[in-house]
Amino acid sequence: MYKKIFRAIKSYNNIVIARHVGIDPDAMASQVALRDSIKLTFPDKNVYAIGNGTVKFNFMGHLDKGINYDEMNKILLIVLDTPDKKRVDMEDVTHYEYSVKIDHHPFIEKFCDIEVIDDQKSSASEMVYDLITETKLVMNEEICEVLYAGIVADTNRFLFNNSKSQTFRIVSEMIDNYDLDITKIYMNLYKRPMAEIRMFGYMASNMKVTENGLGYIKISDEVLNKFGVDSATSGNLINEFNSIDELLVWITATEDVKNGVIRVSIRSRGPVINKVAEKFGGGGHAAASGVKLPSFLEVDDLINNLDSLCSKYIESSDEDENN
Ligand SMILES: [Mn+2]
Repeated sequence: MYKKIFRAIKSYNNIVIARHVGIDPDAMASQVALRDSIKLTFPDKNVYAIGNGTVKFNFMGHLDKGINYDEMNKILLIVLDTPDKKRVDMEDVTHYEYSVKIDHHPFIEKFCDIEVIDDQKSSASEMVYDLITETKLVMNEEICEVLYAGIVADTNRFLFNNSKSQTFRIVSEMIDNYDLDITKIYMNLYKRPMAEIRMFGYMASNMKVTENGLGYIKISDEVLNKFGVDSATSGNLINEFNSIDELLVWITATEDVKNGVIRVSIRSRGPVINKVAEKFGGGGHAAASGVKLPSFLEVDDLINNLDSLCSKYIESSDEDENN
């Protein structure tokens, strides 16, 4: 399959590389690395990495802006790290002739001419590494470093179960071949402003925990302003509560004044939460979901629902132990 993708790359002069909305390090790393590798291999091709970015990821390179698609005929579109068409960040792409998808999410739908999907891979970055090393595409130290960052981010520093032996084989190869400065990469990925840590301190101090192991914290716009962070930042901090003994399910409910909603993030270390999230008009995965609610009143309702979910979960695991 990778050989077939290489032939497609070779035969097109205009190549546009897209990925999912809501940029994250793996999406951007796989995209920028593939673009730079194609440009190194074929300097005369026009290759663009597109979509909305964030200054936070400038250390991985830049995205291409202001592309004039009208002047291009015969575009090859490559979509990375995205299982469904509606989540591809490519609003302004008006036309393309042929398309390729490379993704590590569970399959949702086919929307490209060639698709390589492997949900056993840690990251799109790992797959781009395979594509480059298994074909005549060129690798260099910068590209390798960016791909390493993508793998590290999607495995959460090799903490998640998607870190397979093949993942370790690849990163070992990367370090061997390019003498990567790992400390620098980690610093770029994980350094953050003091404001965020102070916000986390506030959340940890004020989180309420029920008897059933449900942790919850409501954050008003006033508090966000006091700490100088936005609602997305406080929402992301939910992942910091991952390995807290007392918590089975935990949620953050943050006021988002700009959009007039309460953004609720939910995480779980056992009970399946997405059914409850769906009941409230949200959705997500079994252990990580989200909902947008009109006010803190509905949040209380959600908290009650999740608390009884925890209670049922504890009861049923007690039964399991007795059997
Ligand atoms: Mn990914």
